[in-house]
Amino acid sequence: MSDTLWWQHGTIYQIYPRSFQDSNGDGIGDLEGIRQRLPYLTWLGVDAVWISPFYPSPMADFGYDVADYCDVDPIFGTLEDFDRLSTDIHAAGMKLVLDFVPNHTSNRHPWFQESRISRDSAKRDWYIWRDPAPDGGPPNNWISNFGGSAWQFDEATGQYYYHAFLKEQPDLNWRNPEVRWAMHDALRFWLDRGVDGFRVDVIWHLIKDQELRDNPINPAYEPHQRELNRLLEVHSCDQPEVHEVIAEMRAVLEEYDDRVLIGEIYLPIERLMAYYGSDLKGAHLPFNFQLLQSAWDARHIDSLIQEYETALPEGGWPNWVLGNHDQARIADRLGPDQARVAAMLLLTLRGTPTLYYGDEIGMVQVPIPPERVQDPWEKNEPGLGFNRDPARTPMQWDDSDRVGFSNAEPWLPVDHREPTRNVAAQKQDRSSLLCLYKQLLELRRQRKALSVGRYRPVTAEGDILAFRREHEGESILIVLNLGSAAHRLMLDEGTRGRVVLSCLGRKAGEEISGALEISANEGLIVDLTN
Ligand code: TEU
Ligand code: CA
Repeated sequence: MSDTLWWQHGTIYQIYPRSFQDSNGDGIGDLEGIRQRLPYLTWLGVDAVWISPFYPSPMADFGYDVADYCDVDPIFGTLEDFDRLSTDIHAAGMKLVLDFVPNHTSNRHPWFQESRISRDSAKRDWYIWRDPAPDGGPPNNWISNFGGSAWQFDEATGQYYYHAFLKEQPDLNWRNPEVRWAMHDALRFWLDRGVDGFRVDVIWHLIKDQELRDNPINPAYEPHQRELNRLLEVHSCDQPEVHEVIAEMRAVLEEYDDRVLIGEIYLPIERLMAYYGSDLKGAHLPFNFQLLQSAWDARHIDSLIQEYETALPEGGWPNWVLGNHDQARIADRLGPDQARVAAMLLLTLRGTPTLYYGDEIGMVQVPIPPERVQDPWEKNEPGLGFNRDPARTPMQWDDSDRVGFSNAEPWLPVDHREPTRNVAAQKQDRSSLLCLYKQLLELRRQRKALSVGRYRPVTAEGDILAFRREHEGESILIVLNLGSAAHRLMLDEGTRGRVVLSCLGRKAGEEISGALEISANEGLIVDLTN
């Protein structure tokens, strides 16, 4: 597919490295473990692997608190392990995307250590330091994403520093050009080693209001919501100057061939679009999290797809995400039947799909006993439903004691509740969710209409969502039943086709004409022949 780039027609698979495969028996996944499992990813048919952070880190936020941008944490291995992994990923014809965490460092990063020593430290301005308010309290009302004030008082110099996440994750000051240069060097370090791109953590946070003005009160706030919602994040993120910072990062990637810049951005569509950058010189793929955040309702999803398609800038490439390490598992949110429909939706929409490890076997939220909680967010704000551990448990390779993940006690509990919710069992069963994913990925590779074709809405009635994908005379109809009742869908006069794939195993080749009977929880891919 020479007319599109790998990150346009390919599929991205996210690995949370602590939980994919342990190779040295310490109960924690590592880079060598990922390497050993590459044959699985090749078999499955994904095109790129994005690995969550594996840099040296005190692990206050499991690697999203980086203490050295240019090395590998001993828990995950060594730079040699990284090079071996990278070589094998490329030898398998796949691409490698790293997680880049530029908004904040660990409080143990040497830059921060130097910054905090004195008010006139050479690195003082690399972070965001301010005097206390007249009453001695924090400089403004901003709230940390993980609860409490976003400001931490530091005795040594009598000032506060800003942290949008944990106090162990001080925010860098991206208004300072030295910070930009240092971070560009970190990007080049990995680009020179052959990585194919970056998923950039909280990219919309990089620039904050220059005057650090108070965020306004959210008039729609209700007491049961997260404390963060008390305020509107008007001044603490999504500032106009962020786009210049992103364009500079993009320019660093442009020094190399064929690399991708993916931005993690939780913003409404109309704000999200700006992250493609003016003249598309921003992120190649500002993550589109709408499927993670919306009600599972045909009309609603139909309108959000259309809204997205319409809002995209000319030449901007779409993308869709069904799960990640911060969100509840899709199979848990929708149940096992609709998880199949969701797989078909993700892999038939126009735009680059990102899959989260384990979703392809229908992994669900795993209960975490209080004494085994790991997520710092849950520890900060217990019992409010923010625990991310249940979606980060070890990949279920087989039905053995430690699910094939490790030969020691894993860092998070493994799930044994369902004997077939693992790779080994589902590989054997052609009707499994895993085999459905594999078939969908194969079809997406074979049929250009599915990977790069135009999107055309057909209908959204009741629980039925239908659309077409079209490319150079090829026309494919996708019909998804998001409900639990069978339905008869009337097609336009003269519409004829053949079933290519049903997520319920209906026979391929079945002829369709005029009307289409769709079972409860069924998704259908139909080749249109007229
Ligand atoms: O997440 C950023 C982020 O905004 C999420 O915490 C988000 O607020 C929430 O999950 C929405 O439901 C990124 C990483 O993905 C996350 O794992 C890190 O903890 C965080 O940044 C800090 O680096
Ligand atoms: Ca290990």
